[in-house]
Amino acid sequence: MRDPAPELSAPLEELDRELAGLLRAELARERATLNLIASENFVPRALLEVQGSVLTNKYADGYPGAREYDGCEVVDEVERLAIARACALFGAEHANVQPYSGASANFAVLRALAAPGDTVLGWDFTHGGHPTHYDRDTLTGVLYRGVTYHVRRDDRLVDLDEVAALARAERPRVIFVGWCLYTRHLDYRAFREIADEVGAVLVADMAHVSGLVAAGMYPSPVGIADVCTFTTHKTVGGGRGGTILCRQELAGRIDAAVYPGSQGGPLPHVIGAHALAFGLARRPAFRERMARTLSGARVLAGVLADHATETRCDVVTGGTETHQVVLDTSPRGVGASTALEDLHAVGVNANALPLAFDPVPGPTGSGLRLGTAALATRGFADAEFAELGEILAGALGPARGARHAELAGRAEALRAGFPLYPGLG
Ligand code: DSN
Repeated sequence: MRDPAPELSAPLEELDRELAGLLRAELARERATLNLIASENFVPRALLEVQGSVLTNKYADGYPGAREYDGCEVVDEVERLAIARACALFGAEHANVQPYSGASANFAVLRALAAPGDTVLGWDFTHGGHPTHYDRDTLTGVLYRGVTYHVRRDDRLVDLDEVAALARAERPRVIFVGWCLYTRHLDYRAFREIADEVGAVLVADMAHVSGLVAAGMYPSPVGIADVCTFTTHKTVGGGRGGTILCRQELAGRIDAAVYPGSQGGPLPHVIGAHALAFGLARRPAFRERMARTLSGARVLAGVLADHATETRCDVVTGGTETHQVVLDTSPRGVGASTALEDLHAVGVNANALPLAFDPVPGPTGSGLRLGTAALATRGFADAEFAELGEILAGALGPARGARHAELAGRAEALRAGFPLYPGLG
């Protein structure tokens, strides 16, 4: 019988060899590197199935039970499942699982809770914060008046005295608390007190730590902040996207600000992926993985601190309480991008960001940010992170170029014990 629509059933290899080749190349790249990029992770193979599923075919503008399209009975259930699992995972009253990203989530929260021109107080990006909390290069800074707080020079911890002083002086409508480069716990209650004193809304962006929060291994801002946002693809290990949590009384405003306020139709295949990720994050295996993530970061920090004299890289704050280890490469006299090249040469990916009081100007500065979430997902535990720390120390040390082949071999041996997506490709 004639296939009336051959393109609907042909595999990618047949339909588009060029693109299929690129997908194979990315899989090979991911398998052949050790990923220490602190904001990345590996999704379960089942999640690839969900994101590549027929859910992508559906328009579903609106919310479960109130859509602008017919035929939403199944995607309604998918979204209800994702919402219920998000609320159960974080102990939240309401979840919006439609934001396309963390940035979209943050913009929607501002649209819901502030008026254009209002002052927004956020954590400076060059001190570890995120641009969408205040910056003129983002929609936030275009629509609102951004003011920033910082970390202290002496201990590199967030300066709560400055936050309080700025809040009193600037009377922000919204205070954001959340970071993309930081290694210590946050005192959300202290931020709450400051917000209450000046009548501000407190928004916690827990993008990096949401997996740790879900596992009870980092302080939770849920129930302390008025609203929490997070990305689903960092420590949670889900598909790319964002989620907003809030109290029931804010649910209507938040939902209206996401759709139709700042986004078009949702991505049902991504929402399906969130349902899977939030479900998996309630299982014991997730807690065990988060424990390895945290412990691995402590081990990595310890090994790198032991080698600080040779590498001329200091461990910022002397250690970590998160999945991140941040190295200050400024004693090397060159920016962190050179350190990145050294790691790349031995098969390790990381990324560079500016540090507070950074002597090296520019968007990458002297901060070498390492994160353990992706490799913990791949199966690494303390022993592997210790060996990886030695490899990094060698790659950054005085004999680095001369040792690249040896270190790349050790990195390959480490990888070989933890095959990525066996059988895929
Ligand atoms: N891009 C994310 C990170 O790397 O931390 C923040 O948006």
